[in-house]
Amino acid sequence: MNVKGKLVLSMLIISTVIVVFWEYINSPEGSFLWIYHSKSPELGDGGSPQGWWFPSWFNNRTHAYREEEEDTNKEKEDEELQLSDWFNPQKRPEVLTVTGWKAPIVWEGTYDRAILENYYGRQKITVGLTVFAIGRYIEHYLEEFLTSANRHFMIGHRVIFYIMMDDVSRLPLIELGPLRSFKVFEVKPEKRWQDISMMRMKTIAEHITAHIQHEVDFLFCMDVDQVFQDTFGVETLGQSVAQLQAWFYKADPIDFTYERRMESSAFIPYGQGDFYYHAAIFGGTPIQVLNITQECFKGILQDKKNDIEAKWHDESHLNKYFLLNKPTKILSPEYCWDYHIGLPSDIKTVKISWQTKEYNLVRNNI
Ligand code: 5GW
Ligand code: MN
Repeated sequence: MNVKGKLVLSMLIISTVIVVFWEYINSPEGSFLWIYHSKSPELGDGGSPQGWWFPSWFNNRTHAYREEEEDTNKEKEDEELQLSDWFNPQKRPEVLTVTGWKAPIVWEGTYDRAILENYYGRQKITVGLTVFAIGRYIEHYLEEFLTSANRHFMIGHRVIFYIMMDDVSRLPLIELGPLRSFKVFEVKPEKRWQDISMMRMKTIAEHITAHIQHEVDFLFCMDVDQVFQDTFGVETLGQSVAQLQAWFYKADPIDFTYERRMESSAFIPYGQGDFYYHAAIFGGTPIQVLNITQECFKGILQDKKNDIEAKWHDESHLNKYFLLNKPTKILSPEYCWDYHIGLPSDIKTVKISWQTKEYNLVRNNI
């Protein structure tokens, strides 16, 4: 090839790189299917998830871009929304709507979604949602979870679904609505089911550190064995968000199924504890969720060292965490309802419902 030919060729290559790069930074994150292989280490391994080909400077670039965007949004941040602008606890006098530490308990009727939509719409937020489907939970629950989340989770806002599976080839084919995208990660299945559940804390923390913190403004972490029934909207967003467990929302704290053995790091003595929180839904800002998941995982590791396992696994540790670090927002059981309880008048609209537990079908390991 002559000199001119080489010059044209290299110009072509350079411009292609620029175009691809420009497309990337202007597209909503994860419009393509990117599969990452986590090293998914055993308990105690400090490895972190790594993409195959996604160089770290790529991440840094998007971050820098987001920061520029944030600067121009400074004005919007100044007009911080006050709780009283959107929340009226008196609208539901028959239920508890404010905690002892003055955090809102969001029940249907207490919030003004239009005001919140206006506020978050101007902020152009992105909300993440992590979900794990390992083994038979893939064919039993994942498709319905994702299809319903696509329809009801944060409609009108950018959403990234983070789907963690042991076999990514079994990802159900789902057409996502506008502003929705997803990323799939392969995780190693734990042998014991208790570990499948608990190890989510470690994996979530690793992914927040590696990339999620640069990609979303708020993050929820959910069980897969549930189905969205109605709008799960911006009224649920907060710094750290906990979910009331449907069976215990009216129970006496003495009856909460906290870990009661002193030897466990999840120990909560009788007489203490505010609520019984459900580990099937928790969330907040990425930094808060990072702290939640890291602290819970530390507790889980310490218990392993002491040869003890908390009564309800990761949920016991989550309850201990929220006892020591009060959530800034609590979701009523309307956000995660079990129809096996029936439908008392407290429950106005069910936003997510539990799937029937088919333990004999899905729990093939001990
Ligand atoms: C399997 C057997 C017993 C317990 C959990 C599992 C299991 C859980 C599994 O085989 N695969 C799997 O993906 N999980 C993930 O952990 C799902 O996201 C599931 O929603 C979450 C928690 O487990 P659950 O939903 O069975 O626990 P509970 O507290 O809702 O009964
Ligand atoms: Mn569950």
